[in-house]
Amino acid sequence: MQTPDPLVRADGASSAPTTGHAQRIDLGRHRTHWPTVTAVIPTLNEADNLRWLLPRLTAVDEVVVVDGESTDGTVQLTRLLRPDAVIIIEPPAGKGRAVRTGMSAASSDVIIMLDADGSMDPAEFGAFLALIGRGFDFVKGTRYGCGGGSDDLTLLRNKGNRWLTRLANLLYRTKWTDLCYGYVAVRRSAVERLQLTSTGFEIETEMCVNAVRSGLRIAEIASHERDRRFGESNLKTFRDGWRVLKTMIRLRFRGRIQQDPAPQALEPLPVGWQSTALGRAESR
Ligand SMILES: Nc1nc2c(ncn2[C@@H]2O[C@H](COP(=O)(O)OP(=O)(O)O)[C@@H](O)[C@H]2O)c(=O)[nH]1
Ligand SMILES: [Mg+2]
Repeated sequence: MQTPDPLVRADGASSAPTTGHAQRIDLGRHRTHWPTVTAVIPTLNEADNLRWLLPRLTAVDEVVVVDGESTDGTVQLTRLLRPDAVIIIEPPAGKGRAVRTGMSAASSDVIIMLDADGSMDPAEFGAFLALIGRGFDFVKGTRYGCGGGSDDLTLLRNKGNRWLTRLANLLYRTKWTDLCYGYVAVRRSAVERLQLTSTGFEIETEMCVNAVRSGLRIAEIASHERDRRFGESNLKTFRDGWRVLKTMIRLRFRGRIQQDPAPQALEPLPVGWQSTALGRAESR
């Protein structure tokens, strides 16, 4: 005969003593639906860096690598280290183009976009995902948050980014601390509403401002950017800074993006998934 559970009455209700924390949920009795995660990684001659990054992508369900016809064996190395990765090869038209391709190919509940150069640590995934689990649609990393930082930003890029962030905050009435950082998690169901068209490094700005324009729930989370492990950055400070500036001004004078479905209709992800990560959060 089965021994009756002392905490559950015959009618299913809990008979545990009701203290200040009455009616605790016994998570062991609930089936938890864990959301699936795709890492989207644009690559342009990043073989040496992928040797570091790919083995660290243990906590994702899918890896999508969008390669810009690298000549250093990036694709071959990816096949070797990550035989299950989805690999898309297209002409090197810019990071933005590659990210858009990768997002359309992703099939999980949540997409995390990160560079291939080893500057963004997959160990931080949990913090991003915790905020998605709390109901945010778009979670952006910030190198200026408490616990964040950068070993990679030059003085000029740092000043330029701060100035552009301040301007974006004025134009879009936000309180962001870091506009031009490409470590981002987004629900796949929200990607279409971002209406991304950028080809270059301004993709990060387009994502942020269109997340505001379409009423997504946005949060920032502290992140530490390391030095690119091998090779040179593809970003040109003045050329790409100018593209960021033009993007944020051009989009400011377009109306709101039609919300279909309304943001509230996006299902919050399950409770069992939350952790104790703290983020600067802003719900619009
Ligand atoms: N597929 C593809 N990836 C690119 C292209 N340009 C840059 N990337 C990738 O985009 C990511 C960010 O570029 P990176 O040079 O690290 O710029 P930074 O982080 O701003 O210094 C890296 O993983 C690059 O390999 C491109 O034209 N095509
Ligand atoms: Mg980089």
